Amino acid sequence: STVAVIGLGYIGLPTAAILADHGVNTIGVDVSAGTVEAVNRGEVPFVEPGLREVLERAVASGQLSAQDRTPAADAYIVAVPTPFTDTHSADLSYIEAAADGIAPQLRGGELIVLESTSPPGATEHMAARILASRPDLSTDASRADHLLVAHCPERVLPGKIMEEMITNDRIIGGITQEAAEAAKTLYRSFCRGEILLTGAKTAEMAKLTENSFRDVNIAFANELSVICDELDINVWELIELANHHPRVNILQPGPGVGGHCIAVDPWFIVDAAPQQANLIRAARETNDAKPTWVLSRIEDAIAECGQDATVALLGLAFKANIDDLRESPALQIAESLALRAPQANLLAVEPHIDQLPASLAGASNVRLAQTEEAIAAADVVVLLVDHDVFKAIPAEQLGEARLIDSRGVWR
Ligand code: SAJ
Repeated sequence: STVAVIGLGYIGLPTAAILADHGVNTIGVDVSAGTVEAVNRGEVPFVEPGLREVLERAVASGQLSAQDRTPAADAYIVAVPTPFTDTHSADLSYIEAAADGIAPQLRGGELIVLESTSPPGATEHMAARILASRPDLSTDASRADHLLVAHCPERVLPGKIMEEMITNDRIIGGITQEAAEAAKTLYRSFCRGEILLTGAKTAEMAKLTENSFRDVNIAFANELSVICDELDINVWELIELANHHPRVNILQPGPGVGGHCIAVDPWFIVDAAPQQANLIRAARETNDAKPTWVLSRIEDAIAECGQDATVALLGLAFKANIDDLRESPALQIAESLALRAPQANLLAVEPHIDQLPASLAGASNVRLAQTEEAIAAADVVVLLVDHDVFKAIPAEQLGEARLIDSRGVWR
């Protein structure tokens, strides 16, 4: 049997590679010709530890190939983006496009799994879209050739995808019980965690809930950091002390919440139930306000040192030890500062990249610098990402520079 994985991004490509590596005949589908060609050469178009080896093996064995058109298959896994619009509602157009590609290939009886993080109802929406163009088919379990449609949200942590994809427990929500069971059989081929079955809408909400839980808890930590700054209390010491309580486990404040999941998914809940989702909305707003607060602290420090101050910005990625700059609060702070402090000399340090992103490359007051050089030259040192390489810097090396440590590395 053949599985088609639609969308070869951060989730689809590792999923396709792992399926193929477990003996499943897999065809990856992507609209980007560059991605298709790279995958067919066994090359990974982004950084993810361990993916390259598995992909090379899967392509070399002939179990995995990529193409730009959706093929006929026995099962489909849809792993396309679900971005949000300006009004914070989910953009389902990529899911719809995937459904439109799958529909003409169906003969009846196929399994179609939506993996993309989705608002409640998206799996039903995808099924309805397919049936609208294929009225000869049905998801009705009483029909022998019915389509099996399910949601199986991914929950892997970027940086640990290859491990977590195999070891994490999975939630599978079927439009019917049969669909959930069929998806379970497919995921069993590589997943060693528990596989828990439920309805599609509950599965959709479970994924959003996990990321909202984290967002709300980070917002609590971020609010504490702003309160403590006002009250002149060291928030890192405070949290460490409070966490000695057996039932308290406060997360770490930072410059804001980045990435494509935690800063997005809670909005899908807010959009689905705007009257009820008050705490979840407030947490989002608290975390989104944090970069601006850090920016003000930097501007205060520049005002004290003189407008032509040299500022070392340590880290641009959205979190520690990765090269991913998308939706990064650190990058957002650097971009705003480049505009707001035209006379300052901004030294951006990001050991995981070798050239500035386009949004900073044009700014005459910013350049990419090495860690040691930037710290030695800086009047103000701003720690934005807790990369291991920064944590290794002893506090004494910072000298007389003013320090804005948004992650508590030198607490
Ligand atoms: N952050 C803090 N303080 C903390 C923890 C995180 O400020 O104490 C910040 C990080 O610096 C980063 C952001 O939050 O900017 C998100 O980082 P993260 O490591 O919490 O999560 P992601 O976005 O890399 O991955 C999350 C994971 N979800 C949960 O842990 C509940 C992952 O399991 C999901 O698969 C992923 O979202 C996803 O794709 O939805």
